[in-house]
Amino acid sequence: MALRILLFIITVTPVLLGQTNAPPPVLPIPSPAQLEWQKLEYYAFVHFGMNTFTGHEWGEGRAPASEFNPTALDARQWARVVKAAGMKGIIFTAKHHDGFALWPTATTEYSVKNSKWRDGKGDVLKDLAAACKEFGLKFGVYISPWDRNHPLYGTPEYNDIYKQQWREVLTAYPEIFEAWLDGANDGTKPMKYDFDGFFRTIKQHAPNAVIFSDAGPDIRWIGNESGIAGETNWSPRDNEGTLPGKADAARLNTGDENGTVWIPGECDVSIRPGWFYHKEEDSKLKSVEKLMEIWLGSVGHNCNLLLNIGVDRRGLVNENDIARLTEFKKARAIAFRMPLLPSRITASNARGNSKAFAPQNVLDNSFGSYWVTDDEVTSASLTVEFKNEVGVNAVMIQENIALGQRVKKFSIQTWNGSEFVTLSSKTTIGYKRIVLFPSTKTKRLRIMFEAAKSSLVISTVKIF
Ligand code: FUL
Repeated sequence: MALRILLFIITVTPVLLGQTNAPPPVLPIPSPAQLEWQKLEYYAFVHFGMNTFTGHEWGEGRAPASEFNPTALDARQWARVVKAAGMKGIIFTAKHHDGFALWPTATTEYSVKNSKWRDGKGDVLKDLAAACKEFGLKFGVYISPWDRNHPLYGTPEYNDIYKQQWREVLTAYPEIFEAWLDGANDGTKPMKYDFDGFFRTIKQHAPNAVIFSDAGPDIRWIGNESGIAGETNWSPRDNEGTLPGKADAARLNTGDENGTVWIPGECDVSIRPGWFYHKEEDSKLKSVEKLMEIWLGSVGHNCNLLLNIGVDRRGLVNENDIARLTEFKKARAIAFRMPLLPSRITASNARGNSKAFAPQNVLDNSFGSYWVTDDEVTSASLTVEFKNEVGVNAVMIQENIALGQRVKKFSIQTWNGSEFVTLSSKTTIGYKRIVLFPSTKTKRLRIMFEAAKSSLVISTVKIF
């Protein structure tokens, strides 16, 4: 009898009190490393190597090692510039397709050790790793599988050479945050890559790093080099059978709503027409307007932005690039620094009517606190009111992706005195969605979440 009463109390009490427990996750969810990675949002790509001196984009690996000779290489300058630009790290081309290694590797003679630079005693990775540490930046590397110089390329032995290159780099710098590799190739020399073996080697030496390629396993290419993720962009992905260099670009761009693995997107794009520095492109940098469009299409579309900048033949970030990065940072500060403060925020549903899941939580600047609806409520609205009429033209929304990506469809609406009218309708949110719309005067704005995979879990809402 006593047991029955106890069971009754256990099962009925939560129902009477409403749902006060945290919502169950919607799978797949990010690993801790993927979640930390997503919060970086914006970091630099630096393409620098033999191509910088020969003027190539895809060097053939024939230029003599002696041609690499920066006159004033200063990795601390790179780090200072990147930090001042508001970026969180640097991913560096430790080896590009030409096979020239920027550290004195034992795997090839084609490296800095046979260059004129610092009499062959220099090591760009070592300088850059130290500079990143000093400036509090994350450090990542790109080692190209395609190698147009290595004599063993094309044979199975090359797979071991390539793994050895990762082993060398990751043993020296185990704190690397992102290991970057691709499937680029001109198809002239067939090579069967051991991608699974590459990924295993990287994980073994840097278990906390995320691995990027068109096939993940941790971070996926967004399917273009223009810096724009899909209007709909799911971090879940169906990854079955994909390989670097062989994945479907259109699907990489949007992810898969019902994907079973969490592989968020990264937008890589260059501030210049090319990836390597070429003097003749000094006047062809992307405009601030273009960079803002990229920001909205990448960070604003649930993606991280990997923006490539020009390091010139001196071994310094070029002045033109510095100027543009600075203007771009200013433009973002003007557009997004000061969110408007609502006087009231209400929701059509809040989980168990509990304070822990109340709509106010979206305004507290903390990713870890959120507004949640009851389990069965997959459509609900959030309304903000202002004391006086304000001009608005953008809304930023974040889901707490630690519990999975959920929202499928939502609209931003304004009250016109008698009804709500829609300013913009969108699909997915994910880690971050920025919605821009024509400037509107309003005292009451509503976000109508129209469809989701499960209950809504919204971390942040900012109105600009
Ligand atoms: C591509 C390469 O072929 C380009 O040269 C560049 O490095 C870009 C970031 O990735 O796959």
